[in-house]
Amino acid sequence: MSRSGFVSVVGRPNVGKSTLVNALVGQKVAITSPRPQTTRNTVRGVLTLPDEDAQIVFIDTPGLHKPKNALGERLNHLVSGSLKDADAVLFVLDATQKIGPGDRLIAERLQQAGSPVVVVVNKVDLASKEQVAEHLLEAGEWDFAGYVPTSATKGAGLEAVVSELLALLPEGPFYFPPDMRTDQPDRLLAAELIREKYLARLREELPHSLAVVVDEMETRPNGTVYVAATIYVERDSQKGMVIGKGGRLISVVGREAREEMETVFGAPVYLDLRVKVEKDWQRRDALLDRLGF
Ligand SMILES: Nc1nc2c(ncn2[C@@H]2O[C@H](COP(=O)(O)OP(=O)(O)OP(=O)(O)O)[C@@H](O)[C@H]2O)c(=O)[nH]1
Ligand SMILES: [Mg+2]
Repeated sequence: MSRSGFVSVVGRPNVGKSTLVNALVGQKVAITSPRPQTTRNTVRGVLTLPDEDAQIVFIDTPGLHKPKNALGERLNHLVSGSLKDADAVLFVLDATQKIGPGDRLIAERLQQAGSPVVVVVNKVDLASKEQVAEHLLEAGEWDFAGYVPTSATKGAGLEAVVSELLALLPEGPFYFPPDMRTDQPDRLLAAELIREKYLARLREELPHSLAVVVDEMETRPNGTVYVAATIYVERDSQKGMVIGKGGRLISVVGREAREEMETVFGAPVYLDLRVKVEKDWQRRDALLDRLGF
């Protein structure tokens, strides 16, 4: 009998959850950025291990934080929901940051939830041996199923993570075809790639005010994938920032996003971007529905 299961990946914002899922799956399924609250929806990444006759479905989640608005509350709710269905949990800590009240709160919730937990101390490439040891010692008191130091960007510790998880997987059928890496629709991934390029280039609060929706995506007879997307901002003043002087920023971001889409989709892409103002979309429930949260 094969083994399979859902593994929820949780932790505070910016600890490297999405980077870790991409590295484990071996393909970019979730966008990443140096800014907290990059991930806004749960993204599934699938790792099939033919030699082990096993399949692990990772559920990348938004970082858990104190909610500031309706969007924040929805994100936290999303994470709690993903925990209910999890066969195991990867709890990610940042080795460069002291274990704080936020981490302890998550640990408590996980202890109550009852699924087996593997703690990952990530970003060890940036931390001293003492820092890593301190984390492992402190987190060890939670008495979870496993503890693994990793560097998601350098690919260190990934095999150890997988083998810890394999030991926890129940017997079960494969949920996805073995060659599938994500169940995320192409148009969602396309929207996320546009947002990622902006996250890398925008400063301060603006990134949180951005939402991207792909309005149209189709393969033309000549093989080109046509993508039309709208970038939503919250205020008139932000519109100019997103477009940039003389349209510079939107054209650079558009090119970067298009190039990565061409790699991901394996076809030439024509990308059409527009910008719209939706006042305070983060606080308005109806808009959150329409923007897909
Ligand atoms: N040096 C180093 N940087 C890392 C590592 N893992 C992630 N990062 C970086 O940390 C930042 C945050 O990574 P993400 O994967 O977006 O973090 P996240 O936990 O998914 O963040 P949210 O989605 O906002 O909750 C990015 O700039 C990553 O490149 C690591 O092992 N080493
Ligand atoms: Mg993320």
